[in-house]
Amino acid sequence: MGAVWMMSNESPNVLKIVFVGNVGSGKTTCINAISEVPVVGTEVKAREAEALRRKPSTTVAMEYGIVHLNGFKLHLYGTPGQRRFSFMANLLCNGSGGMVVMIDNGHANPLVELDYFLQFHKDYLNKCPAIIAITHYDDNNTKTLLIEYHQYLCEHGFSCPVMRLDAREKAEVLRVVDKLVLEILRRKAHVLSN
Ligand SMILES: Nc1nc2c(ncn2[C@@H]2O[C@H](COP(=O)(O)OP(=O)(O)O)[C@@H](O)[C@H]2O)c(=O)[nH]1
Ligand SMILES: [Mg+2]
Repeated sequence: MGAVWMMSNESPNVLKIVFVGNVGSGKTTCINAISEVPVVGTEVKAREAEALRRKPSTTVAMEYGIVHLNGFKLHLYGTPGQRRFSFMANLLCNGSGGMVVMIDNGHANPLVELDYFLQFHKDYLNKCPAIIAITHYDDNNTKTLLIEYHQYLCEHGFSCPVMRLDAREKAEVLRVVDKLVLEILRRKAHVLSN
């Protein structure tokens, strides 16, 4: 089954939002920054070399949190960044209204990372709204500019907005999630009016 706008067994004011992206891009940090309930998490010692290079522990299954925004109760799901757990991201996308694709701009080749997530979630991204959130933009080794991500998306047939995000800043995370929720509602209104 493809993604749907609302979680089918709950009230219409409930949305599921999923966070995907590479190891260390800040998915876990994001959910912890905005969740109104203690985040349920599955962080363990990392095994993949790329993950270990970035940080000692990593998400292996999921994170879960809740936030209320714009009259909506949002269920927030964080996915593992390590490739061998990619199947979890697929499972967690099921029934979600929108996606935040997070890319660590300090990665050696962030556009390759972006491409991996675009291709992996291509079917989802064809149907549902997403925001590309670029983190670690403040780091000294930052080389890739926002406009380069934007150009890459356009050249590969994707039209998602690109935003800079510091996952540690609650207000910035809320701004990204708010934009995503408004896009979900805009598309839903469009579907209903046709
Ligand atoms: N400098 C900087 N650090 C960040 C930013 N976003 C997240 N972090 C840090 O990056 C580290 C990895 O974040 P984490 O949430 O574990 O990444 P995940 O693998 O995507 O879940 C944490 O220490 C965060 O505090 C950012 O925009 N700038
Ligand atoms: Mg994590």
